[in-house]
Amino acid sequence: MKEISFEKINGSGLKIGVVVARWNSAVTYPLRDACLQALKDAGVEKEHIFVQDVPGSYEVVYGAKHLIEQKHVDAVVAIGCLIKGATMHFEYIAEAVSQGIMKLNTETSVPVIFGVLTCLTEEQAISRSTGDNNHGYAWGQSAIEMASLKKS
Ligand code: DLZ
Repeated sequence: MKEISFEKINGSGLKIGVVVARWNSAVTYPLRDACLQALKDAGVEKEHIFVQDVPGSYEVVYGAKHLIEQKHVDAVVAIGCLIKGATMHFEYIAEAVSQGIMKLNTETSVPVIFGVLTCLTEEQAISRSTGDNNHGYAWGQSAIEMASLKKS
């Protein structure tokens, strides 16, 4: 299995935003919880964590921008889950969200972690959001690493 490895990360003093889509919340909420656990394990203070719910994945870009502008966070994790259906919605939203997150990374000084699962089936989404394969934990660690880089 491919995993990201992390050197020592220290989240103390860093402000981290977490924006979470409620669409497919059975998947996104466990991802959010694992992300929050990673922040806690790395020493990010409770009062430095800003969680913002939004309706769906399409809205995570605006939610991330809001946290950057209003809470002055050092990094954001944008969490959503797109599951391919019978229409073209999946393709349009996935494209818009990935471009939107990339734009925030290049046009603001704040790193935004791509925490949007794009799955072909519900089974894939559940597999990536549960147990040892819950990607949310590594996204939290990634946010700390990138926030530290921003401040370095
Ligand atoms: C409309 C829609 C569809 C069809 N599928 C998903 C999905 O799989 N995952 C997700 O997070 N959101 C979905 N949405 C909702 C859009 O992201 C968005 O919230 C609405 O189009 C309103 O802008």
